[in-house]
Amino acid sequence: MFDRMSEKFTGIFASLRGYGRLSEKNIDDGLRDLRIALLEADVALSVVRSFLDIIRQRATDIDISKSLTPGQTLIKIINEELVDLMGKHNEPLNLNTTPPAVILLTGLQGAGKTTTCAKLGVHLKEKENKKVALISSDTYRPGAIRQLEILAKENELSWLESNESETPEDIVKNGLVTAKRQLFDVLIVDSAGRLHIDDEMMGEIKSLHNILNPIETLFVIDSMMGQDAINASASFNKILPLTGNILTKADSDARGGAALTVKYITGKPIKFIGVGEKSRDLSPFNPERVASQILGMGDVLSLIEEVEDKTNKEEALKLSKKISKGKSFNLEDFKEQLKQMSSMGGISSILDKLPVGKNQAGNIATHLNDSELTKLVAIIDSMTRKERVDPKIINGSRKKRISSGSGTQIQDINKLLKQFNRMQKMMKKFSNKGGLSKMLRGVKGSNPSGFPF
Ligand SMILES: Nc1nc2c(ncn2[C@@H]2O[C@H](COP(=O)(O)OP(=O)(O)O)[C@@H](O)[C@H]2O)c(=O)[nH]1
Ligand SMILES: [Mg+2]
Repeated sequence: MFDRMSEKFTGIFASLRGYGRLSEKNIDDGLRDLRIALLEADVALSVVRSFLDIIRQRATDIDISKSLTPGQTLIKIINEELVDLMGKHNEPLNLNTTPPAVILLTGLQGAGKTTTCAKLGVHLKEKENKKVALISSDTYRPGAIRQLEILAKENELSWLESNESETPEDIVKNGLVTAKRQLFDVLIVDSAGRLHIDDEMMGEIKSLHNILNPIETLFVIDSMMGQDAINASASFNKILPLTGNILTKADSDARGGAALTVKYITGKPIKFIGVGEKSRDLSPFNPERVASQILGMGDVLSLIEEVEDKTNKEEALKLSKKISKGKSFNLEDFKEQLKQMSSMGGISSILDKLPVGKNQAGNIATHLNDSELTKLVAIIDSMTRKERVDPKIINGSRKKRISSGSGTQIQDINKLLKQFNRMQKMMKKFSNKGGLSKMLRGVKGSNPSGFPF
């Protein structure tokens, strides 16, 4: 996510950080690079201008004689302003109403509305323990209703029946009655894609909105479409009282301009971000985390949360302590990691979140595909404890023994050791940066800027 923008920012910061003193010229150079990076990321010119004005203003206020690290102070300011631009904090869904709380999703065609209905349903069911029903009012696109039905069934969510022969108005009227009668906490309503210039379709969504009186009306934005989609959200907002946006396909968005500018241009926050095609690929949008991701630190905080969520907390803590102390990372740890990785949706999703160079991460990802995980664990299981702690002792005869024990080839073992070495190097780099716990402190609290320097 946001790889390209992140690369640019990392470069700019590397030069800023190097300055012992900040001269006007240093600031000018930094701001010029920042401007280019933002424009390349598809941030609208008006936003770039106002963003840079604020940074320049605050930069001139830095007392250079007092600040020991003016370059870092400037970086801190940029981070704070990025967070601010995106809306400071996560804005959660408001479901505080007489049930069913209705969530209406709207947006352009292909934005990801139907997929997001299911994702939201899974989120509310699993994280907030809500009794959720889904219903589709998309009678226009053939198969659209069925698409939602399938997604609902796959995710064991309740689906309220609707048909292409009915009018969308009738569908939502009946859906609302059924949801009330069956005591659902939340009713998520899918709608057909439309353009804001299509008066007839906009009239329709307005009347669906009147009937449903939703507590959340969310505009779904395809981040790949960039500024056009964001402008569409602003136009919809003039016709419908939107309560927020959901940004989809962030996983395929290297530029990141949409994430930065939606709040500024539409005046409404991004509440969630879609990060893949599967029903669990939805995260609450958190400006601080996105900023730290863009600034090249990787989304360490959400990685830790995920590890805690899906694996043994103690193991995760032990590992992070070990790494932060800079102790060597051995094959036992590697195995633990492999197991955790497979329960967390694969290696690439983890590497995405680690603050390591993309090239390095890419390298590992291509050498280690998820289907190999079980094999790797089997190989490590066939090693003695001594071998796991000190893999250097694994010579030819040991390899032979391990390969027959795990039912694998010698090449497999060589490959594993190679991968392990790479991982170990990455972990060392990680710990050189100050370790997980230091990063967490920076992101979470003691440093309100959210920037761990
Ligand atoms: N990679 C990725 N694809 C997504 C995401 N959300 C939706 N999609 C894909 O986008 C396409 C259109 O989604 P759909 O929900 O049918 O859009 P709708 O027309 O707005 O209802 C489908 O192929 C989805 O799998 C996302 O967050 N990431
Ligand atoms: Mg749809």
